[in-house]
Amino acid sequence: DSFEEQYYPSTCLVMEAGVRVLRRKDAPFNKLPFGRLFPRQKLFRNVKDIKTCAIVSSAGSLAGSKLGRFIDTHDIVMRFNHAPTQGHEVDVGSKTTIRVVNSQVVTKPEFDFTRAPIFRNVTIAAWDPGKYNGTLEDWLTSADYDLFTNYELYRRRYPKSRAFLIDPHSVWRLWQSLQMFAGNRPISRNPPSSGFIGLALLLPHCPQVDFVEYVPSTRLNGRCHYYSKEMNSACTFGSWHPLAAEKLMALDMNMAEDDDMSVFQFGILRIRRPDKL
Ligand code: NCC
Repeated sequence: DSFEEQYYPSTCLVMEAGVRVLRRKDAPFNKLPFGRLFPRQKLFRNVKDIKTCAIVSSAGSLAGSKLGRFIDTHDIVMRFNHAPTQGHEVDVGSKTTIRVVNSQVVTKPEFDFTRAPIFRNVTIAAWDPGKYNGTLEDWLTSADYDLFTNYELYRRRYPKSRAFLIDPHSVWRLWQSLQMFAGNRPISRNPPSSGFIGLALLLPHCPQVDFVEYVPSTRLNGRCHYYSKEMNSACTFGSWHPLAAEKLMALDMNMAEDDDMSVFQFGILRIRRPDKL
């Protein structure tokens, strides 16, 4: 392998953030009744058999992409929040292994997190940033949106579910990696988007990740989501989340060897996990 293939600084930076889900053995949860809600299982089963993963952004420019069949060939398919597959199979596929959901989606009644079929029979990784330097104890009482109540309801209702909470400290470490990548260009002092958190969470479990329509392709159409008619380019280029910096960093991680055809023409970033850090 060439030097370049072994050493991708941006990929290593993302890996080093160590984005992870909370486990029962983690303090302070090992001493709190709340921690017993965490699943005993690992995030993914049979990790050794995982060869390829797809991450499907919710971008409007996925509409008309016809990437559904390609997406469904991957061992793991990650989606976000309440992004549907039903009615969009041709463009986004129908397989879902894991959903990364933000704490608004867990808490706001319109998403019906504890009952809606879209959140059943898939792995859930829910996140809330909490305060930048807050302890995990602080987080339990001061999350941006109280995701704990519905998480508990969900876990009690479906004890066999694989529903996890993402370690908020690891979310902020990812923000720091992004800051490091951005160098002296300031990035917004808000957590990364679910998309970037999802990439960092998945990469340690997957030798090759195809991230679909994250870096905008030539299909760019100004729509926020493929599943709604809303026009809003801030969804693609960022306002609250440091989305533009995330996408530059993700593009820097791209290892597809076809002269930008796959990124800009097909909307597919291919990211390989480094063998060693
Ligand atoms: O829109 P959202 O994101 O659910 O999208 C999921 C991830 O897809 C990528 N994306 C999305 C749209 C687009 N045009 N380009 C993209 O690249 C991003 O990586 C994004 O993270 C979120 O990150 O959780 C977010 O959630 C929404 C919203 O809370 C949920 O969809 C529920 O309605 C946020 N929007 C608002 O709060 C209004 C969004 O800022 C971030």
